[in-house]
Amino acid sequence: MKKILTIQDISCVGQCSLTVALPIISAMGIETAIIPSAVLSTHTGGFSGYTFRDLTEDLPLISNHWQKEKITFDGIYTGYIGSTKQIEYIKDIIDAFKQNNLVVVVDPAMADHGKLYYGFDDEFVGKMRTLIEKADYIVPNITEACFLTNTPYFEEYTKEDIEKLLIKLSELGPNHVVLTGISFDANKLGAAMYDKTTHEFKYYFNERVPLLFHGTGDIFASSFFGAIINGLDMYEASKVAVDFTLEAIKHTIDDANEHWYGVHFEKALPYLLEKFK
Ligand code: PXL
Repeated sequence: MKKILTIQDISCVGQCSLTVALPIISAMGIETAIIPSAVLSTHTGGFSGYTFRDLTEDLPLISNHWQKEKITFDGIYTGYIGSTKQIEYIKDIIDAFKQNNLVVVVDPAMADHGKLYYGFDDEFVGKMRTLIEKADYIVPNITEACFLTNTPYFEEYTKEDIEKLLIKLSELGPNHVVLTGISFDANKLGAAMYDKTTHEFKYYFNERVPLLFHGTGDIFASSFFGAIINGLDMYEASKVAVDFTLEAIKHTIDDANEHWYGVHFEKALPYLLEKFK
């Protein structure tokens, strides 16, 4: 039985971060330990007046206790991080639990549609680059990739633009880079991948639903990580993540106006249960 740690916030309402990572990774047959980076009443994408409890100073305390208890992990996956200072603590946690075969996946969850999420700034982006150095895999969207590589944001692109961006991202450290939300055809959406060890690019696409949903990046990253921990390679894991995210979106289309803050991933969990039973 594999055991992993995921570090990201609890948005109490909103179907993102830990409230999706925990059920998704568990459904893939993996024991899932968590560190909440912060507790918010809702996510920050479209609600106003949310509460925000920063748990930065709890991180080293939790980690120290686990080290005394000789707790180990097969993988660490980080998502939305509550403060710039927290990144140093997360790097210490990765070093403390580093062991042969520890897989580190960093989702630099900090931006979308050309803009940083509320509360993030250039200092955070700079620190995020230092966390990415420690990752085996990263799963940014194009906005995050542009911020990380100091590339002006673009919405229209060629294969060459995407491959240049993938190489620049891999130069920040990780051997494996997955760019999410890639589309060269109005009817298709998927992921672009680069393996620095073989210099190989790959792509996987499925149907594009022409609506925007919140929280799909976290659903992609959680199912991608679970698939990697289950032994799939980057291409197969990206395929699982694209297909599962699409399945979750399809369960939300009819309810998209009412249910604007997230997707009904719960209805798509049977896909993962079947695949990883
Ligand atoms: O889905 C990424 C995410 C996670 N956590 C919080 C967020 C967001 C995106 O807006 O606000 C708190």
